Amino acid sequence: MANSTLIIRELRVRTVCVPMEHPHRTASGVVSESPLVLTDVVTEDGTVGHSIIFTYTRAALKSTAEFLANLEPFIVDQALAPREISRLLASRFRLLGTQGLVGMALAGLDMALWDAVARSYQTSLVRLLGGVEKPIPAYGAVGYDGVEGSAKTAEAWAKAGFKGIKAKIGYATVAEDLEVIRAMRSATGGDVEIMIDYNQSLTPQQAINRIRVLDDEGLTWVEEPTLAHDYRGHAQITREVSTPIQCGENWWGTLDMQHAIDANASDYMMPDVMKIGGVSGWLGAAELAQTKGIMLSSHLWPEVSAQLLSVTPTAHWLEYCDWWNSIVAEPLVIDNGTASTDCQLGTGVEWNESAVEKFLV
Ligand code: SMN
Ligand code: MG
Repeated sequence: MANSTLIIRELRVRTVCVPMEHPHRTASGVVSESPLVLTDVVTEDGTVGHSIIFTYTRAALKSTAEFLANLEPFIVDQALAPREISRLLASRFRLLGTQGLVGMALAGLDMALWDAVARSYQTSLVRLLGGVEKPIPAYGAVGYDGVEGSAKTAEAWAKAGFKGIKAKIGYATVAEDLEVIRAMRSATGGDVEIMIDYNQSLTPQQAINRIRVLDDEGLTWVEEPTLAHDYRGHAQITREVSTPIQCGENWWGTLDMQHAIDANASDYMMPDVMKIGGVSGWLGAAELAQTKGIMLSSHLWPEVSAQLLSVTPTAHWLEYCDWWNSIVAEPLVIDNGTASTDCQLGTGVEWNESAVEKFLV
């Protein structure tokens, strides 16, 4: 019989906090460790699907994990069918709402279910979805670290072969923004693309005023200049400046993305595989982007995102992030700036159990 008759027997949830070598600063706050919910879905034949949920702050870690663990009665003794389970759970929690920690937990389950299906067929998520592994260009992240710190990190990514870097920006004045951009440009040479990310720190008018000053700097995109759900504000900025505007990491589900498309909020889009609704949510986002011809990039979650971008018709850039590499058995390989997912099993997420043990909370 086909694997789709596989029955789910158990849901395991653990929480870890993985230290970060350097705090990652943004204009809207600092991320200094990776609080993660690690999920395992176990099937009747012993196949185990894994997923990672990043909760941004310890304050959200236990509650997200507990909600996820409370989903076990809904899936035990059910068929291993990610799309159906995600559809049913979205309906089950309609009154509560599937944004926030609820959405994060549902996405964590969805990603683990898809991982289990791919593993049950001894294949990768890409192949399970009918695709082939493609080289996806990856960019490295630069924190809100001032002129010298940003230039130093940018140079290191360029030396590692990355052809793109993204800097968190939004200093006190646009002159300081400009100084950081030019320092990174001179540190990386002319062939590295530079994106900047304001992390929602400006009003639409402040963003227009600043980006007009930066419009001749050849930036690949300006990300989240204003509040993520201010679609009209983003649309106003997109109309008034020439540098492409990027947005999407904070949209909850494909309905938020649809609202952004309806408002012409940005030139490019970058769903976060957790907040958009896991693998199932990403596939819906990829379809929306294809119908509208919108270039789609990823946010964090490099392992599963590299596979999903391989089956995304309008795939653009992969955001490379090594924050939880220590707990992943085989972290995503970036070869000369390109993500390669050849011969991965499932979504490429498997535990380094000794590291998980070390960081359990
Ligand atoms: C970002 C947001 C939140 C945590 C880390 C990084 C940033 C990004 O907006 O695009 O990576
Ligand atoms: Mg961002």
